[in-house]
Amino acid sequence: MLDYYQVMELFSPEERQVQAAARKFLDAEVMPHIRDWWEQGTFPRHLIRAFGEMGFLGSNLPEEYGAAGVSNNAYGLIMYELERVDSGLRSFASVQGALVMYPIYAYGSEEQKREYLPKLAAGEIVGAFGLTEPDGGSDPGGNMKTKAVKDGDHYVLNGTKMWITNGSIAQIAIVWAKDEEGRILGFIVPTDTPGFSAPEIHHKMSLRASVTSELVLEDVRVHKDQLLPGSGSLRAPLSCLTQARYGIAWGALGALEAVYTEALEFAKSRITFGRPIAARQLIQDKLVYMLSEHTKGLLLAWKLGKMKDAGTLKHTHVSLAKRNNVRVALESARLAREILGANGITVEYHAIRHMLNLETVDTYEGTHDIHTLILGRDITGENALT
Ligand code: TGC
Ligand code: FAD
Repeated sequence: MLDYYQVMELFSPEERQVQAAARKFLDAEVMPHIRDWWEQGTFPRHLIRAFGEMGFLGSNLPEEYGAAGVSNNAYGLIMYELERVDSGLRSFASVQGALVMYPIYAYGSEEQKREYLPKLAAGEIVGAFGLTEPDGGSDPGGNMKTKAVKDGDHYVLNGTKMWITNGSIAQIAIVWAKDEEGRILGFIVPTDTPGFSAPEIHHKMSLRASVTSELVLEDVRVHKDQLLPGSGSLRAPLSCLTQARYGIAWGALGALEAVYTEALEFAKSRITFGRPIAARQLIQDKLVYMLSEHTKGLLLAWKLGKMKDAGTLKHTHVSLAKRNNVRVALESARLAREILGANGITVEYHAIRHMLNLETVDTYEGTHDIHTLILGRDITGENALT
């Protein structure tokens, strides 16, 4: 692992073992194929069970529900390794763990936890998280048009969700909807319920090795037992986003390592004007930027994990790390692409794939600018969002 400051010394032997095992598996089983899958626009569904066996899914949740029960920093290292291969793989694991298992764990009944969490952890079933709607994702509370109307022992759901990861391959979807009093409720919706459909979104130039879908709910009747009983306000879905953003702050650094390593190797062997381009100050400046940002980002992520374990983490801390680490990874991917010259425009090299993926990562889970405004509101007490 790229580690210029020996930051890994701060991790426990168990955490380092988790990282090494994840890298070994992913380098053997996934890295050799990822370019093709990305180019073909295919998510490797055959790996889902293996991800479960490796403990990649919701691994920071307790063992009693079938999860691996590892520390938040070990979980972060798994996200790092997944995204070193491709943001789409980390996205799959983020949604399954942070956006489907976490809400069931945090807001579900004991029966719901026992029913769903072990199957999700094992990769026996896949979940999706439907919060964003077609009229805009940055303001999920204000823009939410999906309705939940009580009808005896059932709720009837109507609405449309947009840009939903795993939507078309999921067996369950966590759907957020407003009831007649305007409360925001979460439901576990089996995707074979009549009235539910999930058409896949095509023609993406980013996150191509990931399934992205629309969720259409037309008079979908779900029993009241499918309601997450602890939900009831925007705070519930936003708290799930905090979990996913935490993993993204780690994952983006994996992508940064991939593009830095590739650009460094290329620069050492590419000869122009009689010398390797690595000998040029302009190239070294780009490489040093990438290495510095990776090193700073890793320390930020490590400290974030410690605060999460200690229970002192605020969601604004996570906003700072997600915003920073994704943007420096994106800038690094753009620089790596530049160092590669014409070679950098093909998917034979990793840089452009990561660069295009990171455009999504910079946008989802709160855009870069939304996190600026979240932090700005926190430090000034002035709300520039509305
Ligand atoms: P606001 O007044 O800020 O918050 C309402 C209540 O929620 C609390 N809160 C949070 N709690 C936990 N975690 C967070 N991140 C929280 N953010 C806010 C807040 O304290 C308040 O609590 P209370 O008790 O006072 O009621 O609500 P707002 O409407 O002003 O929200 C604005 C904003 C910008 C913070 C929020 O809407 C937002 O985060 N927007 C961005 C939306 C977003 O990130 N969507 C992501 C959808 S999922 C996705 O993209 C998956 S991609 C796949 C992958 O992860 O890989
Ligand atoms: P908008 O909210 O319409 O914003 C458009 C632009 O306006 C942005 O640049 C934004 O920063 C800016 N802007 C918005 N408000 C303000 C303001 N107040 N001040 C200044 N600027 C502002 N969502 C889910 O619920 N589940 C998923 O699984 C999921 N997966 C995704 C997968 C992919 C591949 C993608 C691309 C998106 C996914 N999303 C998912 C949706 C994602 O969370 C949203 O795209 C994101 O929240 C931004 O919403 P939007 O795209 O509608 O942009």
